[in-house]
Amino acid sequence: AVDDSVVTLLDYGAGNVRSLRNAIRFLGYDIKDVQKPVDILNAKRLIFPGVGAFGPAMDVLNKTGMGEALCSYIEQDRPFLGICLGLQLLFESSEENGPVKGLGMIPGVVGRFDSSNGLQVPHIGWNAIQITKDSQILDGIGSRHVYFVHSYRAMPSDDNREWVSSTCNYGDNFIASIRRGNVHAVQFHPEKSGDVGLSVLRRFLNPKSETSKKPVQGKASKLAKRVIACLDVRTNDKGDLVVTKGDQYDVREHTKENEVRNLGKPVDLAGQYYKDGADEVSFLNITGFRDFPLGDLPMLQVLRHASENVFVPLTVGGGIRDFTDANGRYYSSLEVASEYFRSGADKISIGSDAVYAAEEYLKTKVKSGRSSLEQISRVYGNQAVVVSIDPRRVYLNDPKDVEFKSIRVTNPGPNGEQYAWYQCTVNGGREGRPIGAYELAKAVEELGAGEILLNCIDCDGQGKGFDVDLIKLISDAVSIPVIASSGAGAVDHFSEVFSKTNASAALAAGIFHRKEVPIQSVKEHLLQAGIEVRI
Ligand code: 1PR
Repeated sequence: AVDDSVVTLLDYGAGNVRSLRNAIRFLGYDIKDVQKPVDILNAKRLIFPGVGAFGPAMDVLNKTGMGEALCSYIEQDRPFLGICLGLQLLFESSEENGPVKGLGMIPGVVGRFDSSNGLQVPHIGWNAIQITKDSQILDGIGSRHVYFVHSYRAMPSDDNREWVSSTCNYGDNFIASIRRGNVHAVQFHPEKSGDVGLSVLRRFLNPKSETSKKPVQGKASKLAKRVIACLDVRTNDKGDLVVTKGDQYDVREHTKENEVRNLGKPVDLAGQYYKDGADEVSFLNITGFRDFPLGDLPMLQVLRHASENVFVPLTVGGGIRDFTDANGRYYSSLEVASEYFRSGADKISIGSDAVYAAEEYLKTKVKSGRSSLEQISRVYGNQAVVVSIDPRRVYLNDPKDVEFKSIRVTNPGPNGEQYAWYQCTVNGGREGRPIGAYELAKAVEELGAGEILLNCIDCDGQGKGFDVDLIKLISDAVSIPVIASSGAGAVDHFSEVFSKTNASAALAAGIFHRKEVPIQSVKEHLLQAGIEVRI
């Protein structure tokens, strides 16, 4: 019957649910969008991906009457799957924007992770869950990792025990999923959890589809360290969009023709890295600083196509700033970011514009609220905003020689210098700015960045290892996750950066593009070194 292939989706328009739509379609289902409360009551199976913040979501549900319809749908024990905020909204209230009253179906209050003991918040990444009762849709997951991204969580208690079907450990044990009859909700993102996540969705959509395995007991685990594949993308001289790779940011071949190095097609490579086990894929539109990304339609097209087949988080960066085109039409950075999100990005990454915002903030000591970073993080949440830092090492004989934070370096400079500071750059490393990576990282955290992508121009493409001094400096200074980038040349470089610094993820480009080191070998090596990874 036609009806069997239709899923009703409650998307109240507060953010990007393209990833979920892609996953549902990938599994062979059509989507019917809820327009009015009666569509909820008529649904055969309903998915509710909560996005945005708790307060505004409840406002919409209350104003439209959808909240009431949802409650009666759930009370009738009809097939329901809530995702992320779609789980939290079922509880009595949340401390986010509040306290704010929730739908009140499940006893308990949703609270923020406690970062006072150095816990990095948001909880971003792959973590394993502990199944506490037969959850049907989680059957067979075992101790495999699923993808979380959130700052708030509900806690298990005696009052909600009958609902809780699994927990996850991050700082404390929080509720990873609930189940009662046909009503399910998960705190993680099945649509971004690779094969495991797709199997959860498949079980919900068709409970008979997967051979019913006995629920496997997951073992408690820590948040896994992530391995990220990065695709630097730009148009070459022939006008084709290619994946390129720089040598200290210089992406041109040292030949007579001086052409842009071409390492493959963006969509193909992204799909390949997903299959190879990358925990995330990042696209950096490296000429975004001069080519306006909304004019650069191929990049949006790349994102749309890549997101149809890649079910791990996708980040895109390059060119996020306010812009006035040749016809005098003004685009805000928020519009640029929204277009990236609509095209399939889960996170956006800001480079140059974040440097200007941080400089301004440090000068005036006031948060204007107008920077791209602040605006995007206000609308999409800080977990969706990465700041990409492109620093260059500047050696010093004496730390007093600069006003910026400097460190004693492990390997002295060419003239025996014992110290260095890390100068931020803009426009793909073309211009140095009067701000250090340390000052920038702390400022952007305050302005609303959820994560830092920490490159190092000196190490980029060199294959000699990450700049451990720099990564340690920054990952100790902020309480948001730091992605170590630039310089990976061998598997040991990954274990080194994870054992010596607080980096949450490590990103590489060249070694994956040139097929020198497969992602799987990196993971196996980390596992052997006793570092938790998603296999
Ligand atoms: O300033 O907001 O338009 O963003 C531009 C973005 O493009 C920034 O994130 C900036 O890092 C990036 N970018 C600009 N120019 C280059 C270049 O290479 N010429 N790429 C560039 C940055 C660094 C990493 C690279 C790692 C790992 N590339 O993306 O993938 O260094 O490489 P490796 O493993 O081969 O060593 P805006």
